[in-house]
Amino acid sequence: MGLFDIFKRRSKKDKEKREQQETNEEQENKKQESSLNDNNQELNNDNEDKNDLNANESSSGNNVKDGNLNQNDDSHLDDSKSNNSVNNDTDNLENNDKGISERVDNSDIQSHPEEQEQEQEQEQEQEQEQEQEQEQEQEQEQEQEQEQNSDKFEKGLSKSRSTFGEKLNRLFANFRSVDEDFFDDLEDTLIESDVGFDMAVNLTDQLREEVKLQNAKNREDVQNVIIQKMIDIYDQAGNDESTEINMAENGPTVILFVGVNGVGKTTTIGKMADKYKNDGKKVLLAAADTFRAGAIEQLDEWAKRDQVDIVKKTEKSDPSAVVYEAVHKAKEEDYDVLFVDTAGRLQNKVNLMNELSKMKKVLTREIPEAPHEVLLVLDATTGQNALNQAKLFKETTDVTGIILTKLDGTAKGGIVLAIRNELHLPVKYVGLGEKVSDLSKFDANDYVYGLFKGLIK
Ligand SMILES: Nc1nc2c(ncn2[C@@H]2O[C@H](COP(=O)(O)OP(=O)(O)OP(=O)(O)O)[C@@H](O)[C@H]2O)c(=O)[nH]1
Ligand SMILES: [Mg+2]
Repeated sequence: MGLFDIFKRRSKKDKEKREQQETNEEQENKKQESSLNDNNQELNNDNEDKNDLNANESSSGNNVKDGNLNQNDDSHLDDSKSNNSVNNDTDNLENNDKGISERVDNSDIQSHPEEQEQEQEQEQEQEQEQEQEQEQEQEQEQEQEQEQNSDKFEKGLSKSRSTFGEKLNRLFANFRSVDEDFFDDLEDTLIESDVGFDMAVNLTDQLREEVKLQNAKNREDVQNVIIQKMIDIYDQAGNDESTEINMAENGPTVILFVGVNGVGKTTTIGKMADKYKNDGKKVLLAAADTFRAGAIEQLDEWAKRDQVDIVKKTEKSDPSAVVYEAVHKAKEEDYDVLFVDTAGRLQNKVNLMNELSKMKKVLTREIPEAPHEVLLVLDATTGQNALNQAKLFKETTDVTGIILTKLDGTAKGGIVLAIRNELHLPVKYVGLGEKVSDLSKFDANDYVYGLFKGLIK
């Protein structure tokens, strides 16, 4: 089954889920209404009971008064007699009291036997409902946990999705017939969404063929053919890509972060270090950006926040010397992961690339498989510029994966398609904000599904 078919199924499921949720909410509202009515009914019953009780109490008051009266009447008689009479009266009084409480008890039981049965039934029903609700809550909690990651992902991507989707929607809304104008507009839409010029042209050519081949004429057919084709191309381009971080089998895993200044290298290290630390890993940071003022302090702040160790030297010292010291420490002291922060800018590009290869050599000399990952950090908001940077880095360094940051701040989700099709590098993580938790593992299918969600019919 193709990816498009899977997405179609998911789209249908999503719709069903939404509808189910709406029905659940309606049922819940109705339930609340009926329980409100039940409460009112109970309140009325309570009031009736109270009225009964008051009636009994007032009659008992009369009886007690009668008792006192008897006592007073007999007070002129002799002591023994009067004592007897008092005893009798006390007996009477006690009997009266007993009578009252019995009457009160009986009145309660006798006057509402059916209601009591009803109440019991209601209680049982409520218990059953509560049990069902608890089960549902548990299920929902489990689902929520699973969905939390993709929810966060989806929320972060809402800008990309709405705009990419909106653009395509607008295109289809203006659809009159499958002619050259339509394909020109499609090409523009794709370029605007940052899929890259070459890819936009290429894709449009393929779509032109495909639409002809499938003889799609009405709007829905054309829309489906286009989305299906885009998803297929995307799928094929990344068949052998793994989004997992390549971990060392033995000893420390070394991850080198590269990328131009300001893309989010240091921030991403801070976020990832926290994730690994929470997974129980022993984490070490290396402050190998000794060039930019304040860069060492910035990483140091993250180390403190994440409560992980750091190797740092003074500003302007040799970055490779920092890396050497860090990899030594990682080996000697059994660290699980070493994150190496590097400068985004040196005196010039050549210097930067030379420095990176020097660091790599130092690492490989100490641990032959290191660095296990060279992650290129790209700022999604810079669009095509990011792609050009990526090409440059790829030529000079063995980049193993991409971290795409600031996806929360861009409307140009097409960049992911471009990275996949032009660079053939897997996006491993995406940055969705500035907070430590704003980093998500990248799920390519979720991402593409997110982009086309709502458009797939
Ligand atoms: N909105 C948003 N901001 C981010 C994200 N990642 C990083 N930033 C912000 O981007 C700015 C630059 O981040 P840094 O981590 O300093 O970038 P860098 O690549 O280390 O930069 P240099 O050290 O100058 O090379 C900071 O203000 C970060 O808070 C993200 O995913 N979303
Ligand atoms: Mg930095």
